[in-house]
Amino acid sequence: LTLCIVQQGDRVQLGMKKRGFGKGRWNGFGGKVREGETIEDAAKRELKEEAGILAQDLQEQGILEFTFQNNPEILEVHLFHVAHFTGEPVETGEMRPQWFQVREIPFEHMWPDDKFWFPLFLEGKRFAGSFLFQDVDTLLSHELREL
Ligand code: 95L
Repeated sequence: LTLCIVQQGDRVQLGMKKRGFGKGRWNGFGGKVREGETIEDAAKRELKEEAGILAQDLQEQGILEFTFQNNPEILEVHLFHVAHFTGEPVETGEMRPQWFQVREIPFEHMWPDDKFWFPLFLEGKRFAGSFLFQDVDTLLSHELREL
C-alpha cells in the first residue's frame, strides 16, 4: 500500500475520506499497488486519482505496518513525502482535500497512529513503525524507530 502526504513549508494537505475504510477521517492519499506497477508509480497514481494533483517529486520517508487484532493480514504502507506537484487539488468521490497549518493538524479526527509518526515525518526524518490495532479507534501497541 502507499500513502502520500503533501507538505509545503508550514502546511500539509490532507483529505477527508468520504467512503470506505477510514471514512470520516483526515487521511493521506494512497491505496493498493497494482501488479506490474512500481510502488512509486502507484503512489503517484493514487494521488492523482484521489486529489487530482500530479506529484513532481516523491521521497519515501517511512514504512509502516498496520495489523488489526483477529486479522492475520499485515498492511505494509510505504509513506511518501510530496513537496512539489502540479495541478490544483480537487474534491473527488473519495476525498475532500484541505490544507492545514502544521500546528493545526486535526489529530483527533485522524487515525490514532498519526500522532506518533507525524512529528518525525514533518521533521523530514526517515522511520519504520508497526502499529497493532484492536479496532479502528483503538491502538493497542506500537513500535517506531528512526532509520
Ligand atoms: N494520514 N494517515 C493515514 O492516512 C492513515 C494512518 N493510519 C492508518 C492506519 C491503518 C489504516 F488502515 C489506514 C491508515 C491511514 N490511512
